[in-house]
Formats: sequence, C-alpha cells, structure tokens
Amino acid sequence: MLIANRGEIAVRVIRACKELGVTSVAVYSDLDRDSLHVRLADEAYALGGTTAAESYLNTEAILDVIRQSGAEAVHPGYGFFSENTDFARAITEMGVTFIGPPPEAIEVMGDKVSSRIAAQEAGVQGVPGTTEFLSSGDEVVAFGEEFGWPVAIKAAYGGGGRGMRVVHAADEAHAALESAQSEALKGFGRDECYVERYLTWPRHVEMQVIADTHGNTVWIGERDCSAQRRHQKLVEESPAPNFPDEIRQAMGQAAVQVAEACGYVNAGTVEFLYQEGEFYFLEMNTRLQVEHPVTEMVSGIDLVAEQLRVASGEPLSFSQADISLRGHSIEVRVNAEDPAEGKFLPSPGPIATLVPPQGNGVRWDGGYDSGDEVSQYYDNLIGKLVVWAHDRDTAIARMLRCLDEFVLDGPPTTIPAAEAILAHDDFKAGEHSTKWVEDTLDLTGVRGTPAPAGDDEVEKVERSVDVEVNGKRFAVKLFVPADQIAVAAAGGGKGLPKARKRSKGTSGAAPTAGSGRIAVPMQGTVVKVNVAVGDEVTEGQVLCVLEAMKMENNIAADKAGTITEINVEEGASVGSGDVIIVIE
Ligand code: MV4
Repeated sequence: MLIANRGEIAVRVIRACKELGVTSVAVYSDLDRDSLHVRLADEAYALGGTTAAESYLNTEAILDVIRQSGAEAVHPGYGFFSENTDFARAITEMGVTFIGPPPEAIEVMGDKVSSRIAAQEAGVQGVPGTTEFLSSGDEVVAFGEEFGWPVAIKAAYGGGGRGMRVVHAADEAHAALESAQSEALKGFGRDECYVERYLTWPRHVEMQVIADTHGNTVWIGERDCSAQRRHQKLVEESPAPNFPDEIRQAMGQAAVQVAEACGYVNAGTVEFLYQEGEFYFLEMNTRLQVEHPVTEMVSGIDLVAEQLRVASGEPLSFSQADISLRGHSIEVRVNAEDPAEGKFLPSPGPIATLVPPQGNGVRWDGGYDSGDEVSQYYDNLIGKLVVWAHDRDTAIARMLRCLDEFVLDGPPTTIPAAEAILAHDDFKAGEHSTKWVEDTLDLTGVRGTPAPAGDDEVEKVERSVDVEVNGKRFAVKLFVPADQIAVAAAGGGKGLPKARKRSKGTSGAAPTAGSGRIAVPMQGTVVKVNVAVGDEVTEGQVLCVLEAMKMENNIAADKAGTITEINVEEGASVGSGDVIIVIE
C-alpha cells in the first residue's frame, strides 16, 4: 500500500500496515528524504520537489510511484489528496484501490449547500435557515425579523469559516452580504451565499462513522472539538462532556442516516453544532481525521485497520451492537507554533531532543524524532498526545502530567496553550463553546518556548564533605554541578572539575587557582568573614563562609600568604565570580 502523505498520519498508517502484514510504500519530497515516515516504511520513493504542490500534490509523480512500486492501494491520510475526486478516479482507473469513500459521496459532501440538502433529505436538520441563494440584503432582513437576530451569512462554496458573516441587526445586513459575497468570490471563485440563525455559544461535536460495501454503516461515538482557535483544533476529547446519552444515540443515528443517504463507504465524520440540548448538521468530512485516536481509545477499534478491511471489500469486523465505548480520551495537538500572547505564530525549525511522556494510558502519534526538522513548507503538526482514563477528571490530570513530562528541545510549541486550556476551570467544567479559546481564555504570559534544558545538562562532580548533624559527624558525598564548584575546587585542592557540556556566558574569566584572588563560586550571602587585612593565612584555611543554595560553603585560601584586600563584610550578597579577598 502506498501512503500519499507525510508526517504523523503517514507514520500512523505505516504502523497499521506493519501490524497487518501489508507492505508499506512511502513517498517523500526532497526535504523529507530522511524523515520518520520514510525511515519506518518498507519502501520509499522520491517525488522530488520541495513545496507540497511540487511533491505530495504532484499527481503525475505519485502515479509514477504507484506503477514503479506495484502498489495495489493508496491511503491518502488527511489533507493533500484525501478529498480529491480527480485523484481518486485516476487511481481507480488504474485498478488501484483508493482507501476512502466513493468519489460521488465526496462530491455531495464537498459543498455546504448540497450536503445540507442531502442531510435534510435524510431527515437530519441543519441550523434553521434557507437553502436558496440570497439575491439581496432584504432577504437577510426578512429572515432575521422572522427567526430572530443574530443571523449568519455563509458562502455556499466556502469553508473553514471564510465567507461567513454574523449579522446582529437589520442595518448591517446589506453590507454584510456584499462583504461575504466578495470574500467568497475571491477565495472560492463563486459568490453564492445563504442565511442561517447564528448560534452564539455552540459546541462542536462530531460523530465518527464507518461503512462497508455490504450495507453496514455504524457510528462509533462523538468527539468534542470545541477547544479551537481560528478553526485550528487544539484539544479534542471523547466522549463529549455534559452530553446526555439520549442525545448521543440520536446524533449517532442522524450521522448514520446522513452517511447512508450519500452512499458512504469507509471512515467519515459528521459534524454538528450543539447548543441548549439541540444538535444541527454542519458538514461531513469524507476522510480519516486528525483526532481519530480519541475514538480508537474509547472504542478499542483500530480505524485504519477497518479502513483497509472495508476498502478490500470485506465486511466491518463488528456490528453496532458490538461497539462499547469505555472511559474518556483526550488528545492534544503539538504544533510547532508559538502561542505566546495568543498569537500562535508558526515556528518551524530543528528538533534537538524529543522525548514524549510515557506511562499508563498514554499514546504518542508523532511524525518526528530527535534530530528531525519541522519544515516551513508543510503542516507544522509535530504529533498528537493522547491519553485514556476511566473518567474525564482523571484523563485531564493524566494529560497535564504528560504535558509536564514532555521533553522538547526545539521550536516553540502549542504545549503551553494546551496546559492553560486543560488547567482552566471552564474546561474542567466542560462548559467551553467554540468561541471560548478566542473570547475567554487568557494566554497573556504564556510562552511557547519551554525552559531551556541547558541547566540540567551541567555535568555533576562528586565531592566528599564532612558534616556534623546535632553533634554527630557524617561523611557525605555531594554531587555538585561542575560549574558551581570551580573555586571551591581550587580551594579544596581536589582537582579541577570537568568542563561543562554546554558553554554558558560567564562574566569575565575566573581567577586561576593559586593566584590568591579569591572569587565566590556561586551567587549567595557572606555569613562569616574569618580574617582581616594583614592576617597571615595558610593554603586551605577557611577565609569566609558563603550561604548559597540553602547550604553553607567554606571559601578557602588557594595559597599561603598575607591578606591584602577584603571587599566584603558579613551580610553582603555576592555574585558568581566576584573577587572578595586577595592574598599576596
Ligand atoms: C456556525 C456557527 C454558529 N451558527 N453557524 C465556522 C466554520 C464552519 N464550517 C461553520 N462555522 C460555524 N458555523 C451558525 N449558524 C459557528 C461556527 C463556528 C465554528 C463551528 C465549528 C467549529 C468551530 C467554530 C468556530 C467559530 C464559529
């Protein structure tokens, strides 16, 4: 099977192939020659090119690889060719199986108006509105007067919220329609618009379905994807919180009806808006979605394996009655984006170290390892962190634990934004709507850059110290960061510490051992000065005591001689490298 994709979803599908004994064929752009999906696949072929258009969207190059490799099926993942009927038809004509729905189903669901009509014919309501195209602002006014304000003007052939205008009162209607039409024309080449009631605090709840070619269509539970920003989902979960089971059953039934009405086969997702106990059809996504793992975690079903089964003509391996949904699953998308101050700026770059969290109920679907690079040319999703637990509170606590454990030395990521979301009382209460992240969540002070791991990388050096505790003497071993004992070592005469692994800026060169210029090894407070100017001292004699890191540290003479200078008094705070005493 050829995987016409890259990153984490290609890795996900390649892993399923391995488990099923199917030979996997990866394709790659010039930038992805050494990427994780290429390393994991059984075979890999170059597409050439750098940008998506030159590589993963290059139909001819992919058709060539299909011929060369002898691939019998193509999994498109999401994005790229996943909803492209020309591509699906082209490979089908070659006798190659497209792992996805029939092109006719993709087409019906491809625009908002035909999908809305299809849903309506299947007995599933969208948000109350019109299916006729608007010809003037007066029709918007009439609709608002009849059904109430606000209303939404939507571009029939739009997507992702583009071409949508919210109208709060009659006097805004004409300008809003013109602006929606012009944005739609620019973005999609067509300006047809229609009007709906605007829901002011809906939740985005979507239903997973899968169908085989034997007439079986089942639903596998919902996902709540309300935590999103500018139509980019940040956190997804299953089941939806505060979602009564009778609504779930009705929504599942509605999703199956929509899928059956368009002759659907394979995995798909029916999206709904949910507000005040009512749900409304929004659209259908005719592909495997990014957030499919939360459904897998609560159902125990391998959606990719089932996609391959039904694409090869076999029946689903389970019936609706076999499906039981257990526990709670949450997914966090880890993107190379800097969420600082709520801006979510793309931040591609090399990943020095990536160590995902581990432990009970934890799954990491990644597209990169340590040493890989996130390119500016493709989606910047690094991977998806998914947890499962018996209940939602435990799943939230587990996800917060995992986010805290995540080691990522590389570009800034969305992890701190996810932490802010999961730790928020509104999220914990499950009361967040699709507008909550943008309107309510405060990301002030959130930084995409994790604390530099550098501090942990300073090599530790073993030192032996004698201490007295309540009068009893103990010989204690200390494992001290090498850079903090430079001068103590000189004073103690036990040899110089090894160099640090990572060089850090220092404020001037430290005095050399035996120079008689006594510098403090670390920031602290001088609690005792044992000597005065003019005193004769011997090498190793304790000159003063520095309190630092909650410990008293003796500062010793590094040579015998006479004290000529004392630059501190008791109680003074000193910084690392400060020369406090001079011996001549
Ligand atoms: C709406 C809506 C409220 N009322 N329609 C945005 C993109 C799209 N495909 C549909 N969208 C919406 N349609 C009515 N009548 C609110 C949204 C919406 C939204 C929907 C799903 C997920 C996230 C969203 C974020 C903002 C607005």
